[in-house]
Amino acid sequence: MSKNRRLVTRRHALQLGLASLVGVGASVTVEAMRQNYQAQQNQALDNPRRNFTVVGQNSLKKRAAAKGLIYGAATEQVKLSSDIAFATHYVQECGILVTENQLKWIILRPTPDRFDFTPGDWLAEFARTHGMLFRGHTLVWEQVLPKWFGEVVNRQNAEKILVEHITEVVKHYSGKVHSWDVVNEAIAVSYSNRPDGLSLNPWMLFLGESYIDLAFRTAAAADPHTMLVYNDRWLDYDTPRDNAQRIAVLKLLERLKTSGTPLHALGIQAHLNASETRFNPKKLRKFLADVASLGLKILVTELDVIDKDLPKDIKVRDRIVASVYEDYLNVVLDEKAVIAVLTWGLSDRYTWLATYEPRKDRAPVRTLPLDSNLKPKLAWNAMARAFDNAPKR
Ligand code: 9MR
Repeated sequence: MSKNRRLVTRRHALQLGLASLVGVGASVTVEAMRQNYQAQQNQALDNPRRNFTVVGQNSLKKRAAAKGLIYGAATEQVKLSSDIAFATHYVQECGILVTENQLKWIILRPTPDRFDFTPGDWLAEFARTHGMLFRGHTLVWEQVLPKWFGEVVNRQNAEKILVEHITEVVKHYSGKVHSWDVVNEAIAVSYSNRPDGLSLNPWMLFLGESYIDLAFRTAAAADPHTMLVYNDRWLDYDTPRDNAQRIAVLKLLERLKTSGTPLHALGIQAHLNASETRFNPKKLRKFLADVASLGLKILVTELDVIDKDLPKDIKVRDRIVASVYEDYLNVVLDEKAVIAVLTWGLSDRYTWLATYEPRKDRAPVRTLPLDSNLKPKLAWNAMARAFDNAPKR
């Protein structure tokens, strides 16, 4: 029997208050206990007395702006160009356009010697036409590299290729970009075997940890006025993984600041999970304060809420997801160094979670502020309330 399916005796289960799981002569598994605990937590979150009312009709971008904050969402060209209803809501709600995929290497670099800026330019122009800021994601990431990358890049040419890529891309959009995710997900405590948690990606293998400094210095030289961000995940919860990730990220930020690297902000992805109950506001506040004390701004860059283990009932599910948004943002927005909240998509019509974290019952996921019919959900209310309650920057 595997470790996590260890049997729990009837008496033990009763002691733990799991009476409902214990039939005559039955035993329960650790997994069943976890689910029961989860159900209790969900019930607590799904408090019918919890009030998600919102005052007024203002959009998220207006509510955020009233507090000196920026609200926006990641998206793609195909969504904005082929879905007018979506585009209309997008423009109405978002103050900044975040490129979900179109500035990644796999799209920008069809061959080693060619840059294809067409989709990125389309998005930049869309943002400009609609009076929105524009945000670039991402210059350095170990994932979604083009096929040729592995055949072409080696220890000898890695530095040249990295510098060339960042220079060309950042110069191309110079003056148009509010902020760049210069390096994304360099730290991976759960699969790195290094004490500093750095992921053994190709840049790390070929150039060592100085690839991070190099990336920031190159970006700053190509556009001295844009905001340069280090972006990472797993920073939200009081779990062994997230606790270790926060320590490792903080150490990296300290190291970069000490050596004078032009780094301006931390991006906290915040792909939250409604089934993760280990949320510890005190620890999160401390982390945010530590980052701020380095003179850095903070952006919540990829916010959404995984709902795959929640009850199917839409009313219940939406309340729990909304609670997660509100509880998280209430803590994060108390920190004045936080300048932006960006969701990873705006409507459930288009979310990576539909394919990456689908529900077992195949019910469509309900993770973003608008539902798949573009109607605001309680998650929208939760965000609106969090902005309304936030202190002014
Ligand atoms: O949402 C993005 C999805 O459409 C892409 O297929 C995937 C791979 O490029 O990347 C997703 O976005 C990721 C982001 O770039 C970095 N942080 C995690 C995001 C979700 O996987």
